[in-house]
Amino acid sequence: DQKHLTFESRLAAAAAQPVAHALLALMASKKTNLCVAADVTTSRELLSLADQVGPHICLLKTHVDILEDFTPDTVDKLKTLAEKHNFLLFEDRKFGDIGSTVARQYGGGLYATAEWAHLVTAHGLPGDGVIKGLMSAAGGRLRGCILVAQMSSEGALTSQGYAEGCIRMAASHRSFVAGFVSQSRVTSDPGFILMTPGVQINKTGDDLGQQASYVSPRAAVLERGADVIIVGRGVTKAEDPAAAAQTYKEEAYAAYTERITQ
Ligand code: 6AU
Repeated sequence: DQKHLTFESRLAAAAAQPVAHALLALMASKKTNLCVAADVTTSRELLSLADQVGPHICLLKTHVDILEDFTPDTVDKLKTLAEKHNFLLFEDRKFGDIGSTVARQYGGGLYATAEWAHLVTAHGLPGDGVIKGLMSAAGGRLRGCILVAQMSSEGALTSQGYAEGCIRMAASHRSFVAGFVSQSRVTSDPGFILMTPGVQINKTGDDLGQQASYVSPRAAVLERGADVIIVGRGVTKAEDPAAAAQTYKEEAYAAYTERITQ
């Protein structure tokens, strides 16, 4: 069962997916399973946040379409920061269309996401054409996708059957699917990385349907099976984002350490 395995011991199971493999190795060596959701509106804020939280994260998750001033220069600087602090870039685009459309959205357009994002999110809703479309646009680059198997928002339509469908879809595209966004341990397959959003210390929901109560990093890792916790406003709205990121990192990694020794 993946639950008790160390990140290092899952490397072989993830060998088919280069980004999952690199991420597991990075989490083990940097001792962090924190992904910060950098949901800010200007490039200046994004780059400043990335530089501050960089030492504490394994992944920086972006929504580049929230930026009011996106240019390719933002991405170049983000890449430099990712190398400086050793984290991977994760664009939360939630692709959800037919393969030929997502191939064009991913490979081209203003954001040219395939150029720079190691990982992107996708919905399983359209069927595996969405994965094939992404793969076709990734070309020879080392890229992967994370399927959104369950959502954290109230009234989400991601039923158990839906989540299971996502797992099956992933299992037949191991070279590209690196894991899942989930709210529970949707799979015990050690090759897939489970990422859980809706995490905050000392906070209950928001007014727009983020679940009635956020869970703590500890509960995300120990009760929901998260390998990686995704934290947005808990870090971005903190007075000192670097200090907040460090706190989240330490709590999440301690919970992981506790889990593997259970
Ligand atoms: O910590 P928050 O609530 O400020 O931010 C949570 C982040 C946001 C959401 O777009 C994202 O996590 N998210 C996702 C992802 C990662 O795919 C799925 C989901 O079910 N809920 C959720 O909040 O950037």
